[in-house]
Amino acid sequence: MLLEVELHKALAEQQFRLHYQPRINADDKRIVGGEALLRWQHPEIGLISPDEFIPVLEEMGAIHEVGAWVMEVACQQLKSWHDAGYTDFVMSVNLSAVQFRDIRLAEAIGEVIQRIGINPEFLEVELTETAIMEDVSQTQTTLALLKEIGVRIAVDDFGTGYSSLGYLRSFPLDTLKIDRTFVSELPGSREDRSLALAIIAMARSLHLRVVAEGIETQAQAAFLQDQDCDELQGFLYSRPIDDQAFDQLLRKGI
Ligand code: G
Ligand code: G
Ligand code: MN
Ligand code: NA
Repeated sequence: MLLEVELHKALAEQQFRLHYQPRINADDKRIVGGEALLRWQHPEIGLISPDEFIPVLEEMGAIHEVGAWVMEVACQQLKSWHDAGYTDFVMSVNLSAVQFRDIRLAEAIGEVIQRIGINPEFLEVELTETAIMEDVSQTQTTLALLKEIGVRIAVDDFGTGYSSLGYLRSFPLDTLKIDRTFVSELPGSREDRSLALAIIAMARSLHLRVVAEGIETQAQAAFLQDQDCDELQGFLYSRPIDDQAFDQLLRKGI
């Protein structure tokens, strides 16, 4: 309850921020995109993690308002990086299961894209495996609407839920993000090595781009690059950082 009061204040007093974590091309280590990550800068407590407050926003029904704010800021930032000459930069934005079930989602995203004037191919929405497998008939409908406005669709936290391969094949997906729990023991763990290979092979068969998350060591990066993983993301390259720090990273490279 206390958190709910604080969150109302946060909305009114604009305590939310977006940070960005780079996505790196595995072969040449160029920055090819970034994931927008919501941050709550509380005046007394400091930085609060979305893991703590997103479930509360969902219960309050305020996730739609905050989600709209995230989409707006991320798209403005995408436009500004495209205008600065980073013309192939892809912005990814996380959507929670509750946002995904909102029937006006695609229309709302379409409105932002049109108004700001960005090419939808450079906006990717991340949906968790759990969210897309919850109600597959609704998933088909919503994904079709999202493809109609032209955005890219990524499955986030892949491997932590229960995917049906049949449904995965039938959904209009673009990208699969391997959950970091499968990366952390690489390359030492034989079991995780074969799991990573299996996920990459599956993604290849489904013609999906593969992104590995949670890269913290050079050895993990080298192993995944060797196995033809397309993109890498993790603390090894950069933590999520604010727009100004990201500007600098774009200028100097990884
Ligand atoms: O960045 P961090 O590790 O603190 O993120 C924690 C969790 O919060 C991750 O699962 C991430 O996907 C989620 N998250 C971060 N930003 C957003 C956002 O803008 N919207 C939603 N729905 N989830 C987010
Ligand atoms: O659920 P999702 O994949 O959206 O979560 C993204 C979050 O994962 C980021 O916000 C970030 O805080 C966290 N993250 C990103 N890179 C790393 C990493 O290399 N190691 C760990 N432990 N967490 C990471
Ligand atoms: Mn994500
Ligand atoms: Na993830």
